Amino acid sequence: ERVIFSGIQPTGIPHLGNYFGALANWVKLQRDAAPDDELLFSVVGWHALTLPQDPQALLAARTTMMALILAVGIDPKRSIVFHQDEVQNHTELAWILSCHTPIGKLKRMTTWKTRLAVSRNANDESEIDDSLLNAGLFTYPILQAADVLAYGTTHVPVGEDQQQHIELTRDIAETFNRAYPLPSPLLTLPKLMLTPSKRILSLRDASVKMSKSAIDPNSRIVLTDSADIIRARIRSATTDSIQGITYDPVERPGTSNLLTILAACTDEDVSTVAARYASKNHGALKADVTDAVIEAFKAPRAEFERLREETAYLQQIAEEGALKARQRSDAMLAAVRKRIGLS
Ligand code: AQP
Repeated sequence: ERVIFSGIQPTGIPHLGNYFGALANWVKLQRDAAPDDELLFSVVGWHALTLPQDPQALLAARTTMMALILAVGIDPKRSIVFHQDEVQNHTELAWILSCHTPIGKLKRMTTWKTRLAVSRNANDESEIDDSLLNAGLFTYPILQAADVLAYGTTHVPVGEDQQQHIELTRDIAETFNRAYPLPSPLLTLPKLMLTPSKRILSLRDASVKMSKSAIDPNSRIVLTDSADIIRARIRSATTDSIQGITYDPVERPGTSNLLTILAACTDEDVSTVAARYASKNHGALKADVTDAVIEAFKAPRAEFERLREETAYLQQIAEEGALKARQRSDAMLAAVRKRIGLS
């Protein structure tokens, strides 16, 4: 029996990367799961707070994300779908685990090192502007570990960028188990389940990944975009002036990104797709990517348009999901508390 847990931040409408890297993959996992596999999918509101958020926008984004998770095909009767911020067990476990995590381990997280690098004074490397470096940004990998460990999760489906965080989660669980070994290790060490599709890059600058919070909306295509917007965004996607189409992520990142998107839409290997376009031009590739993305987003978009009006239903699903998640994690928290000498 597997316990599969994954989450997504309510920081905007999911884009092609979130869709193929997370949501569509969750739907496949749900479809292929054995009857006794348990699946939990969470909108991780507390994670979103690590960056400044407008309260009204965050509130709306939480509901939108819930609706989109359902719209892509996650079935709340089969999977537990819930708002992380409605289940206090996550923050309680995060605090307990943070008291068992040396800060050196957090300092080695690439996400933290990247933030730190951005905040370094260009003239004096030893000076850091920490006004945007809140403590949550430093400790959120522990919250992520708590999200996973609270359910005895065995498998975490995520993209490559999350690999280090899953390793940290295992490390934290091991440390805890070593500190409180009796009568038997309590926390389950989860396995990383690497998403099969490749990382999708920005349409304007293929040196960075496509991101919900990037300032330029032309850099991404999101699940609610109309066919016209999709067409325009792909038409203006940065490529190169080399003749023919080849998959070469180093020399031709923009062109390769379009091949990656097409392969994700058609569920093929990127090399198979690339071979079909070897003697074609960028115009033909862009036209086909456009059609494929419009087709891939058509059903989820229509379902989202329907669901977004169903506020009472969405509320009910969120409440039921939170209740199930609470029930599911209460036993673990009680056991953890007992182990460490609290209540
Ligand atoms: N560009 C991407 N290509 C493939 N997968 C991606 N993911 C994110 N970007 C890409 C995967 O989406 C899942 C959920 O991500 P998240 O919402 O928790 O946060 P993120 O990874 O930080 O995604 P964004 O879009 O860049 O959000 P912001 O801008 O808010 O930080 C993860 O499984 C991730 O691998």
